[in-house]
Amino acid sequence: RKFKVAMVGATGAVGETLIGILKERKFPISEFVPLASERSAGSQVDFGNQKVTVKDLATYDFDGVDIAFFSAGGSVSRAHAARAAAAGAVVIDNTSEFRYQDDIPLVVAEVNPGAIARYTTRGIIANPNCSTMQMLVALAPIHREAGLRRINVATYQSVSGAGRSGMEELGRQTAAILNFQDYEPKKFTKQIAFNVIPHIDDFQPNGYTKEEMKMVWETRKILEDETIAVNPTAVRVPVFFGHSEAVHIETRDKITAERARELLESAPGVVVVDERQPGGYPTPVTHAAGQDPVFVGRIREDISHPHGLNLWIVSDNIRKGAALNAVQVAELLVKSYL
Ligand code: A2P
Ligand code: 11C
Repeated sequence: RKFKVAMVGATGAVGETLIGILKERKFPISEFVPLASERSAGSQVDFGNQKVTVKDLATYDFDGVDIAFFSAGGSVSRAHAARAAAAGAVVIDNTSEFRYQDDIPLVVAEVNPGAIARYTTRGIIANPNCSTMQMLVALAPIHREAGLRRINVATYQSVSGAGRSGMEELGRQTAAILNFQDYEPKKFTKQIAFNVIPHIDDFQPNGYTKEEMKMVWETRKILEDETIAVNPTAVRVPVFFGHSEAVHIETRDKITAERARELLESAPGVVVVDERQPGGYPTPVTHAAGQDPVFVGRIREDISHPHGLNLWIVSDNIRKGAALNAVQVAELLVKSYL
Protein backbone atom coordinates (compact mmCIF):
# COMPACT_ATOMS: atom_id res chain seq x y z
CA ARG A 1 0.00 0.00 0.00
CA LYS A 2 1.09 3.58 -0.69
CA PHE A 3 0.28 6.61 1.42
CA LYS A 4 -0.80 10.18 0.83
CA VAL A 5 1.75 12.31 2.72
CA ALA A 6 1.40 16.00 3.59
CA MET A 7 4.33 18.05 4.89
CA VAL A 8 3.80 21.28 6.80
CA GLY A 9 6.98 23.39 6.66
CA ALA A 10 8.15 21.74 3.43
CA THR A 11 10.15 24.84 2.45
CA GLY A 12 12.13 24.94 5.73
CA ALA A 13 15.43 23.41 6.82
CA VAL A 14 13.84 20.29 8.35
CA GLY A 15 11.26 20.03 5.52
CA GLU A 16 13.92 19.91 2.82
CA THR A 17 15.77 17.12 4.63
CA LEU A 18 12.53 15.24 5.31
CA ILE A 19 11.83 15.17 1.58
CA GLY A 20 15.34 13.90 0.87
CA ILE A 21 15.09 11.13 3.49
CA LEU A 22 11.61 9.99 2.34
CA LYS A 23 13.08 9.63 -1.16
CA GLU A 24 16.33 7.97 -0.01
CA ARG A 25 14.47 5.38 2.06
CA LYS A 26 11.83 4.86 -0.66
CA PHE A 27 8.92 5.59 1.65
CA PRO A 28 5.79 4.31 -0.14
CA ILE A 29 4.08 7.55 -1.23
CA SER A 30 1.08 7.76 -3.57
CA GLU A 31 0.78 11.55 -3.38
CA PHE A 32 2.99 14.21 -1.78
CA VAL A 33 1.52 17.55 -0.64
CA PRO A 34 4.02 20.26 0.47
CA LEU A 35 2.45 22.91 2.70
CA ALA A 36 3.76 26.23 4.04
CA SER A 37 2.50 29.71 4.80
CA GLU A 38 0.91 31.91 2.16
CA ARG A 39 4.37 33.45 1.66
CA SER A 40 5.57 30.29 -0.11
CA ALA A 41 2.26 28.98 -1.48
CA GLY A 42 2.53 28.61 -5.26
CA SER A 43 6.33 28.12 -5.21
CA GLN A 44 7.76 24.70 -6.01
CA VAL A 45 9.84 22.21 -4.05
CA ASP A 46 11.92 19.36 -5.48
CA PHE A 47 10.51 15.95 -4.70
CA GLY A 48 13.08 13.58 -6.22
CA ASN A 49 13.12 14.67 -9.84
CA GLN A 50 9.58 16.08 -9.74
CA LYS A 51 8.64 19.67 -8.93
CA VAL A 52 5.63 19.89 -6.62
CA THR A 53 3.68 23.10 -5.96
CA VAL A 54 3.49 24.27 -2.35
CA LYS A 55 -0.01 24.82 -0.97
CA ASP A 56 -1.19 27.23 1.71
CA LEU A 57 -1.65 25.36 5.00
CA ALA A 58 -4.29 27.82 6.21
CA THR A 59 -6.77 26.77 3.50
CA TYR A 60 -5.70 23.15 3.00
CA ASP A 61 -8.20 20.36 3.78
CA PHE A 62 -6.42 17.23 5.16
CA ASP A 63 -9.22 14.88 4.11
CA GLY A 64 -7.64 11.76 2.53
CA VAL A 65 -4.14 12.42 3.92
CA ASP A 66 -2.65 9.34 5.66
CA ILE A 67 0.41 10.92 7.30
CA ALA A 68 1.11 14.61 7.99
CA PHE A 69 4.58 15.76 9.05
CA PHE A 70 4.59 19.10 10.89
CA SER A 71 7.86 21.11 11.11
CA ALA A 72 6.77 24.75 11.05
CA GLY A 73 7.03 25.66 14.72
CA GLY A 74 4.87 25.13 17.78
CA SER A 75 2.25 27.77 17.05
CA VAL A 76 1.54 26.29 13.60
CA SER A 77 1.15 22.81 15.12
CA ARG A 78 -1.11 24.25 17.84
CA ALA A 79 -3.35 25.82 15.21
CA HIS A 80 -3.49 23.00 12.63
CA ALA A 81 -2.35 19.57 13.91
CA ALA A 82 -5.63 18.71 15.62
CA ARG A 83 -7.68 19.42 12.50
CA ALA A 84 -5.30 17.28 10.42
CA ALA A 85 -5.74 14.43 12.92
CA ALA A 86 -9.53 14.94 12.99
CA ALA A 87 -9.54 14.58 9.19
CA GLY A 88 -7.92 11.14 9.62
CA ALA A 89 -4.22 11.86 9.14
CA VAL A 90 -1.66 10.57 11.63
CA VAL A 91 0.37 13.64 12.58
CA ILE A 92 4.11 13.28 13.21
CA ASP A 93 4.96 16.55 14.93
CA ASN A 94 8.49 17.93 15.07
CA THR A 95 7.71 20.77 17.47
CA SER A 96 7.54 20.93 21.26
CA GLU A 97 3.79 21.64 21.17
CA PHE A 98 2.50 18.18 22.19
CA ARG A 99 5.58 16.46 23.61
CA TYR A 100 4.68 16.86 27.26
CA GLN A 101 1.04 15.81 27.05
CA ASP A 102 0.42 12.44 28.69
CA ASP A 103 -1.76 11.01 25.93
CA ILE A 104 0.73 11.86 23.15
CA PRO A 105 3.55 9.38 22.51
CA LEU A 106 7.08 10.84 22.34
CA VAL A 107 9.19 8.44 20.32
CA VAL A 108 12.87 7.82 19.54
CA ALA A 109 12.79 4.99 16.98
CA GLU A 110 15.72 3.05 18.51
CA VAL A 111 14.68 3.63 22.13
CA ASN A 112 10.90 3.35 22.67
CA PRO A 113 9.25 2.31 19.37
CA GLY A 114 6.48 0.54 21.31
CA ALA A 115 5.11 3.90 22.46
CA ILE A 116 3.83 4.52 18.91
CA ALA A 117 0.86 2.25 19.70
CA ARG A 118 -0.61 5.05 21.81
CA TYR A 119 -1.04 7.33 18.79
CA THR A 120 -4.67 6.27 18.40
CA THR A 121 -5.99 8.49 21.23
CA ARG A 122 -5.10 11.84 19.64
CA GLY A 123 -3.80 10.87 16.20
CA ILE A 124 -0.54 12.67 16.99
CA ILE A 125 2.99 11.35 17.60
CA ALA A 126 5.61 13.79 18.90
CA ASN A 127 9.22 13.79 17.71
CA PRO A 128 11.68 14.73 20.48
CA ASN A 129 13.97 17.75 20.48
CA CYS A 130 17.27 17.14 18.67
CA SER A 131 19.41 17.47 21.80
CA THR A 132 17.42 14.83 23.66
CA MET A 133 17.20 12.57 20.63
CA GLN A 134 20.91 12.02 20.07
CA MET A 135 21.66 11.82 23.79
CA LEU A 136 19.11 9.05 24.37
CA VAL A 137 20.07 6.97 21.33
CA ALA A 138 23.47 6.66 23.05
CA LEU A 139 22.36 6.51 26.69
CA ALA A 140 19.43 4.06 26.42
CA PRO A 141 21.63 0.93 26.15
CA ILE A 142 23.66 2.09 29.17
CA HIS A 143 20.46 2.85 31.08
CA ARG A 144 19.10 -0.64 30.40
CA GLU A 145 22.22 -2.26 31.78
CA ALA A 146 23.37 0.02 34.60
CA GLY A 147 20.43 2.34 35.40
CA LEU A 148 20.83 6.08 34.84
CA ARG A 149 20.68 8.10 38.04
CA ARG A 150 21.88 11.50 36.86
CA ILE A 151 22.90 13.17 33.60
CA ASN A 152 25.03 16.32 33.50
CA VAL A 153 25.22 17.62 29.97
CA ALA A 154 26.61 20.66 28.18
CA THR A 155 25.53 21.03 24.56
CA TYR A 156 27.30 22.64 21.59
CA GLN A 157 24.38 23.23 19.21
CA SER A 158 24.65 24.22 15.57
CA VAL A 159 22.78 27.16 14.07
CA SER A 160 20.65 24.96 11.78
CA GLY A 161 18.64 24.15 14.92
CA ALA A 162 17.34 27.70 14.60
CA GLY A 163 16.20 27.10 11.00
CA ARG A 164 17.26 28.65 7.71
CA SER A 165 17.47 32.14 9.19
CA GLY A 166 19.96 30.89 11.80
CA MET A 167 22.24 29.46 9.11
CA GLU A 168 21.94 32.63 7.06
CA GLU A 169 22.93 34.78 10.04
CA LEU A 170 26.08 32.74 10.75
CA GLY A 171 27.09 32.77 7.08
CA ARG A 172 26.50 36.46 6.45
CA GLN A 173 27.89 37.62 9.77
CA THR A 174 31.09 35.57 9.30
CA ALA A 175 31.58 37.05 5.82
CA ALA A 176 30.87 40.57 7.07
CA ILE A 177 33.31 40.33 9.98
CA LEU A 178 36.05 38.90 7.76
CA ASN A 179 35.52 41.97 5.58
CA PHE A 180 35.80 44.33 8.58
CA GLN A 181 32.07 45.18 8.39
CA ASP A 182 29.42 45.18 11.12
CA TYR A 183 26.55 42.70 11.06
CA GLU A 184 24.02 43.21 13.84
CA PRO A 185 22.58 40.03 15.40
CA LYS A 186 18.90 39.47 14.51
CA LYS A 187 18.13 35.78 14.96
CA PHE A 188 20.53 35.28 17.86
CA THR A 189 20.83 37.52 20.91
CA LYS A 190 24.57 38.11 20.47
CA GLN A 191 27.11 37.79 17.67
CA ILE A 192 27.26 34.07 16.76
CA ALA A 193 30.21 34.23 14.33
CA PHE A 194 33.47 33.48 16.22
CA ASN A 195 31.47 33.30 19.47
CA VAL A 196 29.37 30.95 21.64
CA ILE A 197 26.02 31.81 23.29
CA PRO A 198 24.78 30.05 26.47
CA HIS A 199 21.11 30.55 25.67
CA ILE A 200 18.65 28.59 23.47
CA ASP A 201 14.88 29.16 23.66
CA ASP A 202 13.07 31.07 26.41
CA PHE A 203 14.24 31.50 30.00
CA GLN A 204 12.15 29.62 32.57
CA PRO A 205 11.35 30.74 36.15
CA ASN A 206 14.00 28.32 37.52
CA GLY A 207 16.82 29.98 35.55
CA TYR A 208 17.18 27.17 33.03
CA THR A 209 16.19 27.78 29.40
CA LYS A 210 13.36 25.90 27.72
CA GLU A 211 15.87 24.04 25.51
CA GLU A 212 17.49 22.77 28.72
CA MET A 213 14.19 21.83 30.35
CA LYS A 214 13.16 19.95 27.19
CA MET A 215 16.10 17.61 27.86
CA VAL A 216 14.85 17.07 31.43
CA TRP A 217 11.18 16.47 30.57
CA GLU A 218 11.78 14.42 27.43
CA THR A 219 14.43 12.12 28.92
CA ARG A 220 12.08 11.12 31.73
CA LYS A 221 9.11 10.60 29.45
CA ILE A 222 10.97 8.55 26.83
CA LEU A 223 12.81 6.35 29.33
CA GLU A 224 9.63 6.18 31.45
CA ASP A 225 11.54 7.01 34.62
CA GLU A 226 10.68 10.19 36.53
CA THR A 227 13.60 9.64 38.92
CA ILE A 228 16.37 10.35 36.41
CA ALA A 229 18.03 13.66 37.31
CA VAL A 230 19.07 15.75 34.30
CA ASN A 231 21.18 18.91 34.55
CA PRO A 232 21.72 20.57 31.14
CA THR A 233 23.41 23.71 29.86
CA ALA A 234 22.49 24.40 26.22
CA VAL A 235 24.92 26.47 24.17
CA ARG A 236 24.74 27.73 20.58
CA VAL A 237 28.03 27.48 18.67
CA PRO A 238 29.09 28.71 15.20
CA VAL A 239 28.66 25.34 13.47
CA PHE A 240 26.19 24.87 10.59
CA PHE A 241 25.13 21.24 11.03
CA GLY A 242 25.51 18.81 13.93
CA HIS A 243 25.00 19.19 17.65
CA SER A 244 27.68 17.95 20.06
CA GLU A 245 27.21 17.09 23.72
CA ALA A 246 29.62 16.57 26.60
CA VAL A 247 27.63 14.09 28.67
CA HIS A 248 28.57 13.08 32.21
CA ILE A 249 26.41 10.36 33.75
CA GLU A 250 26.09 8.65 37.10
CA THR A 251 24.64 5.14 37.07
CA ARG A 252 23.05 2.92 39.72
CA ASP A 253 25.58 0.14 39.01
CA LYS A 254 29.19 0.79 38.09
CA ILE A 255 29.78 0.48 34.34
CA THR A 256 33.30 0.41 32.96
CA ALA A 257 34.33 2.39 29.89
CA GLU A 258 35.12 -0.91 28.20
CA ARG A 259 31.64 -2.33 28.82
CA ALA A 260 29.98 0.93 27.75
CA ARG A 261 31.99 0.85 24.51
CA GLU A 262 30.91 -2.76 23.93
CA LEU A 263 27.24 -1.89 24.48
CA LEU A 264 27.44 1.14 22.21
CA GLU A 265 29.20 -0.79 19.45
CA SER A 266 26.16 -3.03 19.11
CA ALA A 267 23.53 -0.34 19.78
CA PRO A 268 21.19 0.52 16.88
CA GLY A 269 21.87 3.92 15.32
CA VAL A 270 25.22 4.39 17.11
CA VAL A 271 28.74 4.51 15.67
CA VAL A 272 31.62 4.51 18.16
CA VAL A 273 34.64 6.64 17.20
CA ASP A 274 36.89 6.41 20.23
CA GLU A 275 40.57 5.92 19.55
CA ARG A 276 42.10 7.86 22.43
CA GLN A 277 44.57 9.58 20.15
CA PRO A 278 44.65 12.84 18.20
CA GLY A 279 41.73 12.88 15.76
CA GLY A 280 40.21 9.66 17.13
CA TYR A 281 36.86 11.23 18.07
CA PRO A 282 33.82 12.48 16.16
CA THR A 283 33.21 16.14 15.31
CA PRO A 284 30.16 17.70 13.62
CA VAL A 285 31.96 18.60 10.39
CA THR A 286 34.05 15.44 9.96
CA HIS A 287 31.49 12.86 11.07
CA ALA A 288 27.93 13.98 11.69
CA ALA A 289 26.88 16.54 9.07
CA GLY A 290 24.74 14.88 6.41
CA GLN A 291 24.98 11.46 8.11
CA ASP A 292 22.41 9.34 9.93
CA PRO A 293 24.17 7.82 12.97
CA VAL A 294 24.76 9.17 16.43
CA PHE A 295 28.56 9.20 16.87
CA VAL A 296 30.07 8.57 20.31
CA GLY A 297 33.64 9.13 21.45
CA ARG A 298 35.76 10.16 24.46
CA ILE A 299 34.23 7.30 26.48
CA ARG A 300 35.97 7.26 29.84
CA GLU A 301 35.30 6.63 33.50
CA ASP A 302 34.82 9.76 35.58
CA ILE A 303 37.82 10.15 37.91
CA SER A 304 35.68 12.30 40.24
CA HIS A 305 32.83 9.82 40.87
CA PRO A 306 32.82 6.03 41.49
CA HIS A 307 29.76 5.43 39.28
CA GLY A 308 30.49 8.18 36.72
CA LEU A 309 31.06 7.85 32.97
CA ASN A 310 31.82 10.53 30.37
CA LEU A 311 30.85 10.53 26.69
CA TRP A 312 31.04 12.91 23.73
CA ILE A 313 27.95 12.52 21.54
CA VAL A 314 27.66 14.10 18.08
CA SER A 315 24.88 13.85 15.50
CA ASP A 316 23.27 15.75 12.64
CA ASN A 317 20.50 17.68 14.39
CA ILE A 318 18.43 18.03 11.23
CA ARG A 319 18.71 14.32 10.31
CA LYS A 320 18.61 12.07 13.42
CA GLY A 321 17.61 15.08 15.52
CA ALA A 322 14.48 15.74 13.47
CA ALA A 323 13.78 14.51 9.93
CA LEU A 324 15.29 11.01 10.09
CA ASN A 325 13.58 10.07 13.34
CA ALA A 326 10.25 11.38 11.96
CA VAL A 327 10.64 9.13 8.90
CA GLN A 328 11.69 6.14 11.05
CA VAL A 329 8.53 6.68 13.13
CA ALA A 330 6.47 6.83 9.92
CA GLU A 331 8.07 3.57 8.76
CA LEU A 332 7.21 1.85 12.05
CA LEU A 333 3.70 3.26 11.84
CA VAL A 334 2.99 1.92 8.36
CA LYS A 335 4.65 -1.41 9.13
CA SER A 336 2.65 -2.21 12.24
CA TYR A 337 -0.37 0.06 12.48
CA LEU A 338 -1.71 1.52 9.21
P1 A2P B 1 7.36 29.59 4.59
O1 A2P B 1 8.31 29.23 3.49
O2 A2P B 1 6.00 29.85 4.05
O3 A2P B 1 7.87 30.64 5.52
P2 A2P B 1 12.73 27.05 9.08
O4 A2P B 1 12.66 26.24 10.33
O5 A2P B 1 13.85 26.61 8.18
O6 A2P B 1 12.77 28.52 9.37
O7 A2P B 1 11.38 26.77 8.25
C1 A2P B 1 10.11 27.02 8.77
C2 A2P B 1 9.05 26.36 7.90
O8 A2P B 1 7.77 26.60 8.49
C3 A2P B 1 8.96 26.92 6.50
O9 A2P B 1 8.59 25.90 5.61
C4 A2P B 1 7.86 27.95 6.64
O10 A2P B 1 7.17 28.22 5.44
C5 A2P B 1 6.91 27.20 7.57
N1 A2P B 1 6.00 28.12 8.23
C6 A2P B 1 6.31 29.15 9.04
N2 A2P B 1 5.18 29.78 9.46
C7 A2P B 1 4.14 29.12 8.91
C8 A2P B 1 2.71 29.28 8.97
N3 A2P B 1 2.13 30.24 9.68
N4 A2P B 1 1.95 28.39 8.26
C9 A2P B 1 2.52 27.43 7.54
N5 A2P B 1 3.86 27.22 7.46
C10 A2P B 1 4.66 28.05 8.12
C1 11C C 1 17.72 24.20 18.47
N1 11C C 1 16.81 22.23 19.53
O1 11C C 1 18.78 23.60 18.23
C2 11C C 1 16.48 23.45 18.85
C3 11C C 1 15.64 23.25 17.60
O2 11C C 1 11.99 21.77 20.23
O3 11C C 1 12.07 20.96 18.24
C4 11C C 1 14.45 22.33 17.77
C5 11C C 1 13.39 22.87 18.69
C6 11C C 1 12.41 21.79 19.07
O4 11C C 1 17.60 25.42 18.39
